[in-house]
Amino acid sequence: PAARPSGGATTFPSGFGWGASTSAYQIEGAAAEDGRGPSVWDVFSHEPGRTRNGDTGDVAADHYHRLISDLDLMRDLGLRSYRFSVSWSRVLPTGRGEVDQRGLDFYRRLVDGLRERGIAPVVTLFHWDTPQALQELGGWENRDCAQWFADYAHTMFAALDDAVPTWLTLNEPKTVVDVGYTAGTHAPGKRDRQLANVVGHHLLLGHGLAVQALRAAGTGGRIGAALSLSPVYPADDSDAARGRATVADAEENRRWLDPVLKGSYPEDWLATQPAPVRAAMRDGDLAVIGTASDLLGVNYYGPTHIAGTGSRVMQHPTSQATWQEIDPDGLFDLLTRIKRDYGDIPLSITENGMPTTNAMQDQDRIDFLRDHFAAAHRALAAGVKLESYHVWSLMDNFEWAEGYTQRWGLVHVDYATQQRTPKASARWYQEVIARNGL
Ligand code: GBH
Repeated sequence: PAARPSGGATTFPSGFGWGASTSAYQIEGAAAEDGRGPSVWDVFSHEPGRTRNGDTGDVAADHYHRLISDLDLMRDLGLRSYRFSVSWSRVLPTGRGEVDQRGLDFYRRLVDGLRERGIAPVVTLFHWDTPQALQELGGWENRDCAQWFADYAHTMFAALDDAVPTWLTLNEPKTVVDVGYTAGTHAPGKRDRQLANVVGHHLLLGHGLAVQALRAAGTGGRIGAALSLSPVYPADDSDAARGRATVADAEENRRWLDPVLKGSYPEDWLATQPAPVRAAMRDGDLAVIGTASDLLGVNYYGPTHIAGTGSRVMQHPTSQATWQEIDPDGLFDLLTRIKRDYGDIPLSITENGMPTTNAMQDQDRIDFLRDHFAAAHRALAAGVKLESYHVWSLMDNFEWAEGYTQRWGLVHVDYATQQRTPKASARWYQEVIARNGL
């Protein structure tokens, strides 16, 4: 059981999992090496006009070729936990069928290298890079994709077995639904709200089948989903704003948390779904989706304020990412709300961070992290079972449609030379980890 913090006012529980987070397409590069098949993001980023400056993840931070020095960098920072994702099409070039052993070997070297350095691996199976060969069969629009995903998950469980203590199924299914299939500004670039919600259901089904696959594999390890969550507040105390905030809370939070943790969709949200979306939800699906997880990953970037018109208003300063309201108290509210409404499932902050523009002297990132760590500490003191905290991101990387124009890393990457330089925030974080608190 996680101990409550003791000692100094901001000392964290002993063994707290101070970490950092990345994802495969955003850092690996080596997009066409060692048999890797293309993913939807390879195709999308190469289409004209999809990303800033036409940036792609072809090279990214070249992590695939810099594995050992990146592992040493993590050890030097003192990380206790590292969350990364597996490129599905590196392991299974066409998404299913034949495994490419070279892909599996890369992740085996990564996991072993972490363990040799005393860093716990946290492995995300899907961080948005659906194999293109599966997309040509409809990808997540096709219900079969849930089973293809579970089969791929099984391949990973069998290959890495007891070397991985913590697995995460999906990263932010909400973003695939909202950005990949509604706004259309992420891969695969579709704009169809109804289809988006069918995709959302299939993603959740894939999550549940993957949880079941881990239990069936009998390899041990814990598993859960990583959800993008945002506490929603009415922008004023009018009845209209309160009503709209409840609707937005269903979209932002409950329509993901309820199926995963309670095995049901919220009634108010379900009532808004048209018949074709409901038809995609078959008898028995929610029992699969609600298969007990061992933990929940929380990606927290900021709160959401909703006006009586239903539109979003920003009530705190934003970062260079104009969608991001900076409010550490929102993290406390979110964590304590999860405990109140969903019980004491162990929680991991799987992502939290901000982009900065002042390359090395990123005092704004230090301030941001200090205030969010303090909020997490208050949540621990309130009894929340928070086990670990992964800063997004370990290093600057390919920020999806924003290309390389937003730098989210603790470590600076000079893309011309691929040189890594720890920013002031990395040095500061190293001290936080060393003293296990602020
Ligand atoms: C996370 O998403 C991702 O998991 C990670 O890969 C990413 O690098 C990181 O955050 C930083 O962005 O541009 O107005 O259409 C965070 C949730 C959902 C926030 C999509 C931005 C797009 C808003 N993101 N959203 S907009």
